[in-house]
Amino acid sequence: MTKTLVRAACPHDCPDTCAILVTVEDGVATEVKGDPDHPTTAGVLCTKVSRYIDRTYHPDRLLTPLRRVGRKGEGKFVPISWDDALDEIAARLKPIAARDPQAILPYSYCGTMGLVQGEAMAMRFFNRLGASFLDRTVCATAGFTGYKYTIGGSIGTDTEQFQDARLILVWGGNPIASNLHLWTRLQEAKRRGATLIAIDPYRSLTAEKCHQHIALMPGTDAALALGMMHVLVKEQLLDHDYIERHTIGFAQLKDRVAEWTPERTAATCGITVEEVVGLARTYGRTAQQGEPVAIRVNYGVQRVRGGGMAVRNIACLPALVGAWRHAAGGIQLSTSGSFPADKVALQRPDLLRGKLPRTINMNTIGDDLQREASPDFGPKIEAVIVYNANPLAIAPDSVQVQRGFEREDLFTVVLEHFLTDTADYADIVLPATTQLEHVDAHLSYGHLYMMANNAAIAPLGASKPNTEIFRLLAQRMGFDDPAFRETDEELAAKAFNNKDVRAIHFDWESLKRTGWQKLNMPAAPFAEGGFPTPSGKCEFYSSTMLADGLDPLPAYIPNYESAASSPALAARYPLAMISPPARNFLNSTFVNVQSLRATEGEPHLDIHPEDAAARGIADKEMVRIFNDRGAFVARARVTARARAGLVVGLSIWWKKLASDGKNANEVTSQRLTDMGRAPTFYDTLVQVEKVVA
Ligand SMILES: Nc1nc2c(c(=O)[nH]1)N[C@H]1C(S)=C(S)[C@@H](COP(=O)(O)OP(=O)(O)OC[C@H]3O[C@@H](n4cnc5c(=O)[nH]c(N)nc54)[C@H](O)[C@@H]3O)O[C@H]1N2
Ligand SMILES: Nc1nc2c(c(=O)[nH]1)N[C@H]1C(S)=C(S)[C@@H](COP(=O)(O)OP(=O)(O)OC[C@H]3O[C@@H](n4cnc5c(=O)[nH]c(N)nc54)[C@H](O)[C@@H]3O)O[C@H]1N2
Ligand code: SF4
Ligand SMILES: [Mo]
Repeated sequence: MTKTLVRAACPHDCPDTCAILVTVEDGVATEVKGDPDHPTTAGVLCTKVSRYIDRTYHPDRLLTPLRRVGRKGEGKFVPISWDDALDEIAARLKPIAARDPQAILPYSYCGTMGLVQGEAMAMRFFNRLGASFLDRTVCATAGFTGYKYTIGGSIGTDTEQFQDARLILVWGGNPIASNLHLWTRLQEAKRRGATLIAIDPYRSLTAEKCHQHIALMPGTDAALALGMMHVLVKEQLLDHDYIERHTIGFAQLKDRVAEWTPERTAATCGITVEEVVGLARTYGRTAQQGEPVAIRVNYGVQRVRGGGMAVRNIACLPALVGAWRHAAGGIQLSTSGSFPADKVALQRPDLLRGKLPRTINMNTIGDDLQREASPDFGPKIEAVIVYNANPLAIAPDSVQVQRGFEREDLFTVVLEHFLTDTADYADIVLPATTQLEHVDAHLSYGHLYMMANNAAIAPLGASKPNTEIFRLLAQRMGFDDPAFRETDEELAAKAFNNKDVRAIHFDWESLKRTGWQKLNMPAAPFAEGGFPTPSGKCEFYSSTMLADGLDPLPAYIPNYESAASSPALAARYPLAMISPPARNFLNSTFVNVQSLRATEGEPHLDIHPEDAAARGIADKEMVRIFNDRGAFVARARVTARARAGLVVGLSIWWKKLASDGKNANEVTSQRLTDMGRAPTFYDTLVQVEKVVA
């Protein structure tokens, strides 16, 4: 028997990008373990990826190409050969491309975060084709944009420093579920005497373990940050020297926050005046004692109309109190901006040969699939190629998404591991390899290590890596550029740009052997200012925002859907609904792994006892959640974890594994955020009623 240990990296859309050791016995992967030597992984994988072997060898894995024989959505397919599948796809795409290649749309996100299996060969293919661009905005672009206006780029506090902070604000994130290895650091900080404060409408697994939990209403974080700044200014809890040297716009900021009294802030956020003042004082005073204060701001605050502004406002706080002076102080949204990923070398925009196709936003896929050709919109979408994504389950306003994908005249190809909700609508399904079966190079958005993934086993069945599928498609389409002959190893070797000083010389051959290598970032990136903004300072006032048609100062933009901004709607749909990640799923990935689904049980709706009583709903009863866009059912959990006025449906369920074939995205909307063209999943009003049997 041969037994080997292969160095791999977790491909999932999770900030932690763990280093994995795969045990392979006689060509079969038998165990995955966290690499004990990798500083952030520290030998631990989350429950989900500990089951990666189950997922890879799952009896439902797609092992051959399929052609649809039933109705769209019915999920009836017959196996076909690769040759037949590729011929059929080329035969369908060629006439569309001859008319206008923009009628072909790629739809992809982060099923794998790999720089190779993600967009490398895929974008080469779509660039050469001249297909529509996809605006990949389903997750992080609102906060990314708000943070960039203020700080200049996705650079922040190193995860490995958090244990030395004295005060940590966990703002709109639930690291126990979705950023486990940061939680390890936060627990260590707690042991060393730090105070942890969660700011979250929901009493999440994390919020209940923090010293304090401030349960504001969804979408009011921008106001809370303004109120905090009001108190910091009024009580002179400021680092004047840092403000003077490393920020611009303090005078204007001072005027702006003067309006945000603790009373107004508390009323806007649905919390008490004491909570507002207490939070600001704890933050400002801890900093003034010369102790590191850190903020982990996450995606929870961004999925509302003013999500970009919320992150912008929060990102102003560290500079005001001089928190950046400490390695363990400051703020972290994402570390991705620290990586010199070489997207130009990987994705080859030169293959566009001067074309500039139109862009389709992935959040409005529901409406856009149903749009006719027009001068504004361009050609009707005639073909969609889906990879690394499950839009039927994850895209907002699912009723419209389903209508779009149901179109008989739409040609749909899905590259997948499983027959997902989306694959059920495909004309052709192509079986893709998992992380154990292909090569990749990764950056991370939660730490500072470049990561390598070696293939541990041969592809199962007839499955192929995304890269290989796009190479074959390119061949069938007659694209003969050498760009389509590069191997995965050659692509991986181009993952990072060596001209950038932040990498300590990237060499794929050596990264493959070691598995990971830390970037060369300073421990306290902005201790001496040097922000990558146009002014080189932290921008309380942003001329770029003004030029982009936005308020140049921190502001509060209320939700589209709330009692204050849309009273008539709120009269019919009085409850705010959020649908954040469930611990045992990763977006909609892993929902079909039986052991993990068993732990989550079934779709639930957490509802406050007062809101439940007002509707005659008892614990464990089935309820219907609805608004003008749609409806779904879930089992009620009557609990004060959901604050009054809020309901919470942990997500993202496969629709076909729910009793009614629906999930939370039936009620979410396609409206976009203030900046970054991002989704507003948590800006949703609903009504809830008992299901009468
Ligand atoms: N287990 C697991 N891990 C994941 C994922 C997963 O699906 N499952 N998804 C991955 C992905 S794609 C992402 S983007 C990240 C997400 O990472 P996080 O942003 O950390 O997501 P959550 O863990 O849901 O934490 C969001 C928290 O924000 C709260 N929240 C909702 N609305 C608001 C609001 O308006 N204001 C504030 N302050 N809080 C609010 C929610 O109640 C929730 O507790 O996690 C990644 N990791
Ligand atoms: N209601 C609600 N909706 C949400 C969110 C929410 O909080 N609430 N969160 C949003 C967020 S933050 C995000 S990031 C999106 C996530 O949306 P998606 O990125 O679509 O994530 P998944 O649902 O996990 O789907 C990824 C799919 O890629 C497949 N896949 C994985 N690896 C490979 C591969 O190598 N090749 C191929 N071909 N396929 C592969 C997996 O099998 C899986 O089906 O969802 C968004 N939707
Ligand atoms: S999902 Fe996140 S925590 Fe789990 S193994 Fe992957 S990177 Fe690590
Ligand atoms: Mo995400």
